[in-house]
Amino acid sequence: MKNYNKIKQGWFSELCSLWPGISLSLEIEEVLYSKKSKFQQIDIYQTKNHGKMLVLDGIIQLTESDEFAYQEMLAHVPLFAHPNPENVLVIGGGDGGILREVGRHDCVKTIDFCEIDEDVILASKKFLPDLACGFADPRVKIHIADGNAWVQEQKNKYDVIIVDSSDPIGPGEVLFEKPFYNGLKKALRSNGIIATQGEAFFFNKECVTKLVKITKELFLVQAYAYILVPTYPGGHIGICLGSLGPKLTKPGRDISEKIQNQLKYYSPKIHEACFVLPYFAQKMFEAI
Ligand code: SPD
Repeated sequence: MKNYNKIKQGWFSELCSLWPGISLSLEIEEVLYSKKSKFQQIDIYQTKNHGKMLVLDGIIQLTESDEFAYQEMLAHVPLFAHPNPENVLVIGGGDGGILREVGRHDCVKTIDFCEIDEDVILASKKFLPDLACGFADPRVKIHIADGNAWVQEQKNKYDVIIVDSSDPIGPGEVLFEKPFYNGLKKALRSNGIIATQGEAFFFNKECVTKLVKITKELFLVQAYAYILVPTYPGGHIGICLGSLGPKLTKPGRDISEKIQNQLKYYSPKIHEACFVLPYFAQKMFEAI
């Protein structure tokens, strides 16, 4: 089944072969932006109750009402697990939300950002300024390139790598394969940590088990966490993590009051709690 998104009677429905037979619908007030870029269809909608919404190839990437949950957790879980992250690489996430979160860490000295589709960045700068503010950080260096090809060129460089990919369909597909994860591992400094968009254990069991298998094979320390995101399929999404040293399931350093006061989802308590999985998922991963 092909991805498609149609607005019917003012409602957008997210239909995708990755979660067959079920779909989330949001009431739309206005189409703010719509463009077929070199890589994908980019749409930004004004929803009635959930702020603006970014959709790529018919799949919801974020809504302003709950984006903080995903961006905070995908960024702060690996960054706080690391004792002193200085050099960070972010792959994907042209909206800038992950960069906004990484930028909250004063210990971070450089932030390389690799995104395949410059049009997503341009659209976010225009319509999603609360996320695209991440690009204003002077530590951010933008590389418009294919994330897989780019990472294979990087060696022993990063303390933390965060992969904010779309789903394994379209341009994001290659980011769910072992050669990409091999590249991520080689790009890490000793003690480095990777955190990747880990799909959903209710709807994407096959993909999730594949990611866990890959990271278990490549990393001595491996873990899988989940985040509650009401506008993602099944209301949740995972983070797949691998580490060359630091423990992942507890913060490796304290959070300052200054950062904690800026956040809505991440806390040291939820850092530990997000690794406690439903029993079926725990068993599924233990069997790998
Ligand atoms: N099923 C949707 C997964 C989207 C993950 N990426 C979101 C980008 C937000 N920065």
